[in-house]
Amino acid sequence: MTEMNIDIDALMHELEELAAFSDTPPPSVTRVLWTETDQKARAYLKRRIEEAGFSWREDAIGNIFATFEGKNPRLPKVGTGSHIDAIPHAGKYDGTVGVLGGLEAMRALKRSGFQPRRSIELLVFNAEEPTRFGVGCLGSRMLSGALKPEEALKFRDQDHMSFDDARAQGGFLGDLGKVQLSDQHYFAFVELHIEQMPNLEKAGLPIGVVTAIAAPSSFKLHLTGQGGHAGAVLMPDRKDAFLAASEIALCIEQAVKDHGTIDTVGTVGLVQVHPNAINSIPSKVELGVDLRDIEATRRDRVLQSLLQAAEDICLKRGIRMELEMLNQDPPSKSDPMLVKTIQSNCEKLGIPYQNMVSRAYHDSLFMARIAPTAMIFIPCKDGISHRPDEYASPEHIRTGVEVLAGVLRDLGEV
Ligand code: HGY
Ligand code: MN
Ligand code: MN
Ligand code: MN
Repeated sequence: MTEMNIDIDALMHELEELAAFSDTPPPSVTRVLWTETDQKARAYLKRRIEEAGFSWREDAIGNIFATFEGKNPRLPKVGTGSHIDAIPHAGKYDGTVGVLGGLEAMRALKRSGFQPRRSIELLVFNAEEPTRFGVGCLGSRMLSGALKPEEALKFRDQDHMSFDDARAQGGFLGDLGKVQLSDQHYFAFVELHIEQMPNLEKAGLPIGVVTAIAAPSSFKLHLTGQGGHAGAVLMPDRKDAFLAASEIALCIEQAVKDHGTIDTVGTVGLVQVHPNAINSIPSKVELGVDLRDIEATRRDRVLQSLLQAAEDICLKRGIRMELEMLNQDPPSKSDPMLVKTIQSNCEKLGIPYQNMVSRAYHDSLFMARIAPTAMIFIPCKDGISHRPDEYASPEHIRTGVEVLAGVLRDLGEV
């Protein structure tokens, strides 16, 4: 089999060009679902796909599928890919390494004269980040059937725009019922992604083989108090929604520490205060909470205990609390055959690796519902992600793409 060469200079240049499509100044990247910036980035990607000589299609919510046609295109395909949307003030490698790296792996295979038996398909999933509608992985959820169209149509963004109006604004008018793919569409799916933790870097390893993805959940607590004039209402007469929220945030931390393990993480990442005026007692607060664990039952036990504690705080303070569950997903396990294929490609190339769990979720979490799935991790500097100083070196990106290309080649021939 002829040597494959990865054009890392072209790939690094494309990662820089893609990063320029952002609603915040460099080095940060902000690219939110169906915004003009998102559309420009997608148009850029489509041009790269066409230049590579691959065909592409887009589904009714904007997942992009670029196909490297196999000798037998009717066979279930080999999929790879990730996302290009970025939370506010993020970095330039989260997701994009799996998209542009996947494209380069396909180009390298094509340049080497290889034509797969099975078609190889690059997926660019829509809305892996929860930024706009509060739920992550919208594209892969719908594609795998984990999110039904009628559920998605209930979503509203922070400006109360409906999912369908936002979709139409992005130019997507197709039938949502056609997004879901059968569990025969893909023979396998492998995603390349930065680790977003410091383990590989600490171990001095260039590759992580992901054996499982932690179980994510997120919810909102809508807290309603009484509000009033900051100067006129005496302390004993107050029902201050923000003070209740503050106590609840600390009790979330305590519940995770008391009832979870080191594998349980809880974050209060979103706080909206109303009316948010310096001389007005907060009457309403919305808390956005992210709770994860590699074990779903333990996560849900922690969830119950923190909700009970939150209710007790609200009772004591005379605050009304409404829970809005956003997602409560099971973890996913990688397919053993794919794990072996990644490991054997590393061994063939003399690349050291370690098996590991992903604590961040990815589109692979949902692809695992319709295809054997696994992930390849590369290190990122100090494990930093979702920050402008997120960084992955050209050497590590090249190694990740080289392993991915070998895996796609092997799977494409099965
Ligand atoms: O939050 C996550 O784990 C993913 O990066 N959206
Ligand atoms: Mn992310
Ligand atoms: Mn990501
Ligand atoms: Mn992710």
